[in-house]
Amino acid sequence: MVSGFFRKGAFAVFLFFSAVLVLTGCGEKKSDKNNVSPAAADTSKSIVVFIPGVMSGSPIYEMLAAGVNRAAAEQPGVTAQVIEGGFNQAEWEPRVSALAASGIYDLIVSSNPSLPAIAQSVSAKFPRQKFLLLDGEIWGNPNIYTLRYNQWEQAFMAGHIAALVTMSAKEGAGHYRVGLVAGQEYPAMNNIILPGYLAGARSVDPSFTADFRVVGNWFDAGTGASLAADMFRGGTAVILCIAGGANEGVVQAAAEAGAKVVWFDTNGYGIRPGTVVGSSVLYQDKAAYEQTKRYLEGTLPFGEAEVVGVADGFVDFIEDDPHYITAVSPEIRAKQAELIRRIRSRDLPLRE
Ligand code: RBF
Repeated sequence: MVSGFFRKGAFAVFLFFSAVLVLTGCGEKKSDKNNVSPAAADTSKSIVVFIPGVMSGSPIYEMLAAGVNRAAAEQPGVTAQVIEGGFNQAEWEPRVSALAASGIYDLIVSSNPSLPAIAQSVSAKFPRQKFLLLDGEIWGNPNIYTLRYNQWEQAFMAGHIAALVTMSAKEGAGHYRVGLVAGQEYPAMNNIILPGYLAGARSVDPSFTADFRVVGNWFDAGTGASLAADMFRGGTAVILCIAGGANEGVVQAAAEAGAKVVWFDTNGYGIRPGTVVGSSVLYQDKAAYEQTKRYLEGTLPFGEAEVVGVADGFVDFIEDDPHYITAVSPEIRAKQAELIRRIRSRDLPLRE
C-alpha cells in the first residue's frame, strides 16, 4: 500500500517536473526532443554554426552565418549561435566533437570540403547529432546532409574571363598563362577548381597553361602579395585569388603592377575598381538559408549529398556591376556573356 502510494506519488512528481521541463524548454535537449512529436519538436531548436577559420576576409563563411541566422530569425523559438574555429585545422575536430558532446545543439552547420570527414568521425561517437554541411560532400550517413557547388562551372567562368583579359593585355605572346593563388591545396582545388579554371582559359585559346601558387594558409596577405608580384614579374597578367584574407595582398600587388584579378565566391569588383575584372560567385547565403529552413521544416534529407550549379541559381558570374562594365571592354563582355548564357541554359556540357 505504502509503497504503491509512494510509487504513484513519485510518478506524479515525475510527471509534474517533466511537464515543467517540456513547457520551459529546459532539461537535456536531445532526449526531450527525441521523445516529443515532430510538430512540438520544431518549436524550439538550437543551431550552432561552426566556422572552420574566421569570418573576416572569407565571405564564404560570412554568407554561411548570414543565411543560417536569417532562417533562425524567421522562426520563433529557434536560436543560432556562430562559433569561429580559428586557423589551426588540427583543432577543428576536437572543437566540433565538444559541440556535439555538449548535447546543446540540435544541428551543427558548417562549410568546408574538410568538414564531412570530421563530421563522420564525430558522428560515430555522437550518433544523435545532426550536421548540415555546405561546400563539401559525403553520402550515406543518416545524420549528415551535404550540399556542394558545381565549382567546375564557377572556375570555368573565371578561367574564361581571365583568358580573354590576358589575351588583350599580352596580344601576340604566342602562348598564354593564367594565374591562380590558393590558400592551400585540397582535393576540390586540385581536382575541380584548378582544372576547371584551366579548361575555361583553354576554351578561349588551347595554348593556355596555369601559373598555380599556394600561400600555405588563409590569412597571410604579405605572402599573397609577394607570390602575386612574382607571378606578374614572370608575365602572368591575371590572377584568380582563392586565399581568404591573403586575397587582399594579391589585389594590392595587382594594383601596383597594373595587372588584374578575378574574384571568387562573392562580387569583388568594388574591392579595387578597375583591377578586379571578374567575379565568379556562389550564393552560399541563399543555400544556407534554404537548407536551414528545410531542416526546421523537417524535410532536410539527411544521408544525401546534393550538387548545385549555375542552372540551379547557386553559382553565377556577375555581369551587371558598373565596375565590371567600366573595367572590361564591350567585346570581352560580349564573349563572356555568351559563355554564361550557354552555361545557364545547360547548352554547354560541363562536368560537376
Ligand atoms: N576559403 C576561404 O575563403 N577562407 C578560408 O579560411 C578557407 N579555409 C579552408 C580550409 C580548408 C581545410 C579547405 C579545404 C578549404 C578552405 N577554404 C577557405 C576554401 C573554401 O572551402 C572554398 O573552396 C573556396 O572558398 C572557393 O569556393
